[in-house]
Amino acid sequence: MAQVAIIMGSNSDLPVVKGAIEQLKQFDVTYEAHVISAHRTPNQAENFAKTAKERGIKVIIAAAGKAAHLGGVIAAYTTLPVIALPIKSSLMDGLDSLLSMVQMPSGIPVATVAVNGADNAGILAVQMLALADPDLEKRLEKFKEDMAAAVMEKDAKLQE
Ligand code: RP5
Repeated sequence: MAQVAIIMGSNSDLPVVKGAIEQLKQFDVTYEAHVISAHRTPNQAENFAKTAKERGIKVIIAAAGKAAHLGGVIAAYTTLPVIALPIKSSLMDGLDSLLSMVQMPSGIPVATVAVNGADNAGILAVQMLALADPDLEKRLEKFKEDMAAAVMEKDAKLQE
């Protein structure tokens, strides 16, 4: 059973979305991925959002570009946490996507990461799951320690 559902507005979002998938794999978090569009397949978007919780999904990552309403639409239909991943689009470097996702009305939050910030979308999903999973929490702690060690190693090399 998948713990995280990743949905994307178009197959063209997949190259960026793969970054989130890699993070989930790194932490052995189960996931499912779908192409669902708030605009092109609105019925599928509604059905997905309304049934995700009963299927055991704990966190939803919604990636979209341009008029990026996917995360907001999904959040309107579920109490599951929704992480929105704005995809860089050709005209406005993803600022259009970012603002479409982050400017949610009060009462319907989505946790929006940076434009093309797929790694952080995946890691944030893992952090949410770790609240109820001590083993996953331990692996997150090690992940942060390793990251700090890598930075300190680079600093040490600068001092040589
Ligand atoms: C959005 O429009 C998608 O999320 C994608 O980022 C963008 C372009 O989609 P395509 O025209 O490439 O299918 O809905």
